[in-house]
This record gives sequence, structure tokens and C-alpha cells, in this order.
Amino acid sequence: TENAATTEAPPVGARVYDAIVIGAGFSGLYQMLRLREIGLSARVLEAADGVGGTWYWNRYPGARCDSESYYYSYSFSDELQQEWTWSERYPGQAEILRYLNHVADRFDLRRDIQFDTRVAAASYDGAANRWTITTTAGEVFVATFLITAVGCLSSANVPAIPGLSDFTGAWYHTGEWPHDGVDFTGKRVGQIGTGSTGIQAAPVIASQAAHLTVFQRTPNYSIPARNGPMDPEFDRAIKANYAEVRRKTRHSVNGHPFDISPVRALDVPEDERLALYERAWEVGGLQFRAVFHDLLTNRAANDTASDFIRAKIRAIVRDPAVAETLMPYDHPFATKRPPIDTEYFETFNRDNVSLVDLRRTPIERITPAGILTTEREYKLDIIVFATGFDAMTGPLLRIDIRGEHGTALRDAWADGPQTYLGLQVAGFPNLFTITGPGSPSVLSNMPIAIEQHVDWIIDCIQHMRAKGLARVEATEEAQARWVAHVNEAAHATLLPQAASSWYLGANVPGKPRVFMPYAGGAGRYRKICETVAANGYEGFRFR
Ligand code: FAD
Ligand code: N01
Repeated sequence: TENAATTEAPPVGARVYDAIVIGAGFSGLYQMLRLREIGLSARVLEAADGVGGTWYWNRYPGARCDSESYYYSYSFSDELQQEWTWSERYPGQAEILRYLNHVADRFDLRRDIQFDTRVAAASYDGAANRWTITTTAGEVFVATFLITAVGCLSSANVPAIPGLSDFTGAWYHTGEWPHDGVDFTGKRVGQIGTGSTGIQAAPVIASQAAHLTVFQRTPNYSIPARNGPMDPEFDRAIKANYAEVRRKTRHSVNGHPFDISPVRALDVPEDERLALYERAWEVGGLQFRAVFHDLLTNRAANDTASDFIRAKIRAIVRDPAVAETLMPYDHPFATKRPPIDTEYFETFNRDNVSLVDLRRTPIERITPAGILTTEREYKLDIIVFATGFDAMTGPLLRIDIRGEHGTALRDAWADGPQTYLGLQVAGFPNLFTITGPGSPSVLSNMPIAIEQHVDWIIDCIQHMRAKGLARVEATEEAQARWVAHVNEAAHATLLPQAASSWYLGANVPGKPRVFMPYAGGAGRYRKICETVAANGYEGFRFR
């Protein structure tokens, strides 16, 4: 027998469902709605005491979306998208959290969500074809399907800098921010990290604190967001045209409703090129990356964008030495997730802000009074860790997931994640991973990527029910082909050139260096998933 220890009856006291969903952010909410729609019994288990996921946890000063509000939202319900009105071009954390709470209420989802419940372990029993899910409080659930909606950026990464436990001030990670906020008035604040989060937080913290010291390991390219109130005229135009906006979003490379220019950067004369960059800089936001077709595939083309941004930094920041420290040279523009900002570089012109270059003077330890670099000690009242996440694999591997024959996901992924389509893992039947590694996920506008995954999973379960099948599993061969394709897609771009990128796991010491998301384009990926399904779920084995 496959599983000698198996008993047919579920463990005593276990609660039985067709499906268990882990997480109640954008993914878990929509997954629950669709499971209910097709008549499955399901329960969402969520560690937090509310819905929202990312937007529940990330309450740091300046937390805001950098996808624009009209497309960073669900598309599944026309009523929902018509009745909800966003107040700004880029929605702030509190507004997105309100939106997700509205969705939970409007579709009556709360009755199927169990909050304050963290899943610790999940194991698959081959003989009984069921998952047993255990929470940290010792509650047990069993289900035929286990669907992870745990997010790609939900495991806070607090670096193991020696001395942190001796620090006498207060410290916070941006992704686990206190709900009643942090009062920076009169405080000396140190911020470690200059990714999207740090770049949003620094200007706001600087405006409140006595002094802000930014500890920078890798300088970053950033484009002005140019946030502002939603123009009612624009809102009306979008709502009148939502079907087309969504169609474009679904089939684009990054899940954005705008086109990437067909023009190559070096095919236009320099003055014209600079004028196009200048215009994009004024418009602001992620569209900057779309000014030319080849910014992510041709190094010389990318250099023109990187040079343009460095020149902007030089022009904005008054102290030439500080400007130089803020300029990235170690990676091409947009090979790490490009941040967008509101007065980030301008912040370094303030009298109460200083910048520490950790490449030149690394942190040695945290002392009771602050941070000690190889150069000197910085006395601090508060340390803010804007140090990101154990991305993509972290939230999954923090759960002890065991597939057939007791194989641990941690062992199966010891050399990096292996999936088929980012949706399933060979050897882990009936486990679906929403926005799993190997899917476009973080390289695209995520609500739309999430809807596509949820809809695909629902179609697959419907297919099984129609055929009287109870178990689906990716084959080893299909998975190996997909892993190779994910790798090939990444290497067709400049993305793997950013040595410090979290896409590669480089921000977490000891993590395997594997390019995790699928870089072949969200629109192309959608077509691949549709074709797989149309061909009778090619690469999957059913029983
Ligand atoms: P999450 O929102 O991360 O939700 C996962 C949930 O699972 C969490 O609530 C967590 O508590 C729960 N969970 C995890 N593990 C367990 C467990 N073991 N047991 C129980 N519960 C568990 N994307 C964009 O497309 N555009 C943006 O502009 C953008 N901005 C972002 C800004 C920030 C600050 C961050 C951190 C991310 C941003 N993202 C953005 C990505 C964002 O994560 C996604 O857009 C989206 O919110 C993901 O939704 P999700 O439901 O898949 O995951
Ligand atoms: O995290 P990050 P984030 N010592 O990993 C530094 C989404 N997001 O929270 O680059 C010193 O990007 C690290 O340095 P390095 C978005 O997808 C979106 O900012 O590793 N420094 C880096 O500077 C984003 O990409 C939005 O050398 C250390 C920083 O900390 C993702 O979430 C807003 C260190 C971490 O940057 C993650 O962004 C926010 C150490 N030991 C987030 N360890 C918007 O859409 C790490 N660092 C607006």
C-alpha cells in the first residue's frame, strides 16, 4: 500500500470539507466565492483577524499601490466595478483594505472564513485521497482539495543582524505594521531597505521624525508616481469602457491596460528618445517601462533608460556625493521590481535626512542604542525594517506541506521551486497554488493574474466532477518541461542580471538562486493555460 499508516476515517474531531483555502486576500476571497458558486463545501483559514492579505498587513507610512486603481481591482463582477469609486490615481492601503472588506460583505464571504487561524501543516493521504490540515492551535480539517492563497509577499524578512534583541528602542517590519500606527514625532529613526516599500516610507517618515537615517544596501531606480485625486471624467470614461479595459489587461504582457511601444530604443535619434523619456517621467508610474519595446531584452537599449534616470537623480539631489550614492549601476533598470515614488529623491535634500551606503560601510551589529556600521554608531529610537519578504516560496514553505509518501515540499524544492504552470507540484495531488512560483504573478498586475488562476482551478475541478474523477496531479515530465521553459523565458530577458533581486531569492541568505516568476508574459501564459485545459489538461494525470 502507498501509505501504510493511513486510516480510512478522518481523524477524530476533524472538520470535513471539499476544499480548504489558506489565506483571505485577493486570492482567497475570490477562490471562496467561486467554490461556493459551483456548490463545493469550503472554508478559508486566515492567520489575520480580518480580510485583505497584503493590505491588511502592510500599514506602513506611505503604503500605496503602484498599479492604478481602475485596474488594480477585481474584474469578475460588473456590478462591483461599476458601483465602487476610487478616490485617487493610486489607491492607498486603507482604501484597498476598505475595498476588500466591501467585497467580503457584498458577496457574504465572511461566514466561510475562519480568522486568527494559522495553518502549520498539511499532508496528503494517498489511500483516502484527502488532505489533512493542522493549525498552530491544533485544529484539524480534512479536505479533498487544498488551495493555497497565501500570497507571494506575505512572509516578512527580518534580517538576522546580530544584536537586535539588545536594542532598547522600538523596531518594526513594514509588512507587520502596528494597527494603531507609530508616532515618529521627535524620534531618531533608522530605516533599513530601499525597495518599493522603503522608497514609499522614507518621505513620509522624514516629514514626521526628528531625523531619518536611510541605510541603503542597493540603490534603486525610481519613477515619480504623480499620484492625485481620481478625475471624475476619467472615472466615467473607464466605467463606460470597462469591458475593453479588462480585455486589454488580460492579454497584455504585464496585466496593465496600456500598450508597450513597438519602437526599439536605439531606432530613434537621441533627442527624440530623451523627449519620450521626459514625457513618460512627467506622466509618471509604471508606464515608463513601456516607452520602448526592448528595455528588458537589450542591454544597450536599457542603458539609455538607466542613464536617463541617473541624470534625474543627479538633477534632483543637491549634494553630489549623496546623489552619486543613490545612483544604481549594479543592475539594469527594471530588472528588480521598479518602484514608483512621491518625492523619494527629494527627501535627501531635507536637513533631517541622511544616507548611509552599506556597500561602503556595512552594518556590523545592532547595539542597545542603535546601529553600528564599520564606520560609526548611529543612535536611534526606532528602527524600521523595510527589508522585504521571503518571496513566493516563503509563505508555502513556512507550512509543513507533505505530499504523497510523506515527501516534504521543503525537500522537493531544496534546489528551488518546481511546479507545473505555477499551479501544481508533481507528487502533491489535489494541491493548487494560486500565483505559485513559475506563474507570472509578481511580474504582472496581480488581481487579474489571481482571477485567471482561480478560474482555471475552478474549471479543472468542474472537469473532474463531470468525468467522475477525484484526483489530479501534475506529471513529473510536464513539470520538468515547465521549469525549463520558465528558466528559458527568464534568460530571454535582462531580468536575471540583477544579482540582488528577490525574484532570484537573493535577498534571503541561503535561499537557492532560481528565477521564480514566469517572465514569458501574462497574456502568453493565459493562452498556454487555456490550451492545456482545452487539450484535456495536458501534463496532468487524473484518477
Ligand atoms: P496576500 O494578499 O499576501 O494574502 C495572503 C494571505 O494569506 C494573508 O492574509 C496571510 O495572512 C495569509 N496566510 C499566509 N500563510 C498563512 C498560513 N500559513 N495560515 C493562514 N493564513 C496564511 N501587486 C500589484 O499587482 N500591484 C501593486 O501595486 C502591488 N503593490 C503591493 C504593495 C505592497 C506593499 C506589497 C507587499 C505587495 C504589493 N503587490 C502589488 C502584490 C500583492 O501582494 C498582490 O497584489 C495581492 O494583494 C496578493 O493577494 P493574495 O491574496 O494572493 O496574497
Ligand atoms: O522589499 P524588497 P519591499 N541589510 O525586497 C534591503 C511589492 N511592493 O518590501 O536590494 C541591508 O524589494 C534590500 O537590499 P538589496 C513589490 O513587488 C509593491 O520594498 O537586497 N539591507 C532592499 O533595498 C516589491 O518589489 C509596492 O541589496 C537589506 C530592501 O531591503 C515587493 O513588494 C510597495 C537587508 C528590500 O526591498 C517587495 O518590496 C511595496 C540587510 N540584511 C512593495 N535585507 C507598490 O506597489 C534586505 N535589505 C507601491
